[in-house]
Amino acid sequence: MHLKEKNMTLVKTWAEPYKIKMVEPVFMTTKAQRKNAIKEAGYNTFLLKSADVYIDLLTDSGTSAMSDRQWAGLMMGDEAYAGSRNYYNLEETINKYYSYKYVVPTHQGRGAEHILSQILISEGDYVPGNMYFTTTKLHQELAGGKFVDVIVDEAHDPENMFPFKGNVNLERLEVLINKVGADKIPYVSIATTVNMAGGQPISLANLKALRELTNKYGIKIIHDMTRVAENAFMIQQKEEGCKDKTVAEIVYEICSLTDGATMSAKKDAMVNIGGFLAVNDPDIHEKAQNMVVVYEGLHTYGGMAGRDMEALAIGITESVQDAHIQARVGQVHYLGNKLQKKGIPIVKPIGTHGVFLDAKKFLPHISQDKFPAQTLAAELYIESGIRAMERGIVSAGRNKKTGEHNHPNLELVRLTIPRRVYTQAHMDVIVESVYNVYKRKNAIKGMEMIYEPKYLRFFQARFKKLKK
Ligand code: P61
Repeated sequence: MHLKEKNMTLVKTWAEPYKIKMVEPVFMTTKAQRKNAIKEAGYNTFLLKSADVYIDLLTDSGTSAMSDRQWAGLMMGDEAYAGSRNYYNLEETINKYYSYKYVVPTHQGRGAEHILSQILISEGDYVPGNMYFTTTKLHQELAGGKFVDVIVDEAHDPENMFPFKGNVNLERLEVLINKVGADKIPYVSIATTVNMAGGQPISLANLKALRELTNKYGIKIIHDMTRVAENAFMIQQKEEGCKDKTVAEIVYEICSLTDGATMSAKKDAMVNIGGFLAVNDPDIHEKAQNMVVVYEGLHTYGGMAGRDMEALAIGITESVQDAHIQARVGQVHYLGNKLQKKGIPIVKPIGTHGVFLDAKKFLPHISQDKFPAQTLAAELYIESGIRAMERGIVSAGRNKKTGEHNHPNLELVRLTIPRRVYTQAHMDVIVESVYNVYKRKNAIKGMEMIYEPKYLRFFQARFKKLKK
């Protein structure tokens, strides 16, 4: 990959812009141990013990490595109940890099989603968005709203090479506005990047056009900015006219085009816990400050310790550095390209936070009702102790009205790469392991769900292997 940085020479490699100062040992188990562990976990990788995992690709959420600066930041924690200096530093940092005026810290992303949904959504409202995310949609529904997917069609096709699969289909959105009325749409929900589509970015041009359209109807844009720096990097690399901008400049521009944001700081910002709600409207801010004291904590810490807010402020600063994000996404692309060379079906183009295996193509003999992605994730664990995550029919849940399974087009297994944690050699082991499963794919059979929780079922559901 040839990557250019503003005011710097052409960078020909994604080599990490850091060296390793501390390590955490990982251990390999035997196949017999893994077979037993996954059976006990009901063939659900969320229910495995981390000690039984060799390379953990379940998520990039809260699993990244903090820098020495961030660890030093923990020592600067001001744990005052009210008015911690770390809060003011965080607010200033968010204002500087993300443009938003007011900040309410929460324990993580869904805490912010809860508060924002309750404030903005009324019973019977519609919330259009660029593909659903599990927790975001659930909070929209719990507040009385109905999520409407207005992402471009390309996003539902794993083979389509469109570079901005996170874009909104503006015609479809306008049809919805005219059908239900702008007063029934409290905001458009825009994620950077789109997790469930395979970590796919939205373009700056599409976001600008969306801003124009929503301005015309007086509708807000709320930004799920969980992986905004990764999205900005893809804009820098792929969007016309953006190659001379820094990632930090693009991040700022994206945020400036929106009215407010929810953030799971556990991703881009590389902290183990934390999140926030950020807005420009003083009325929404006042309401959020009032709600946060009910559900999270005082408005100057929400759900976070002072030290965690300090580590977050430092993490935000690091997350928008070109050298960092180039290495982060470079590693994901290294893995994706190697898998592709082996003929493994993956979502294309390769996204930013992980490589997504296309389970429908990997296991074409297993029908979606027999959970091919869930099955593939379990098999990969048995093969080599690698833990991945189902992102298909189990994650999509049931239709609220009919009670039937939702059948998403995308039936995927996510190999999620934590930031600054694994090496190139680990990536090679992952490729080898996936390929070994691929070679024996015809012998793999589907599964049956034997326990299904009411909310976000994929976290705790249990399965049984089918005999045929
Ligand atoms: C993940 F299986 N993501 O990707 P919280 N928005 C977006 C997210 O990616 C996100 C949240 C909001 C996780 C953790 C996770 O179905 C699942 O800080 C784009 O986790 O509350 C979280 O942020 C929520 C895994 C969440 C899941 C929900 O692994």
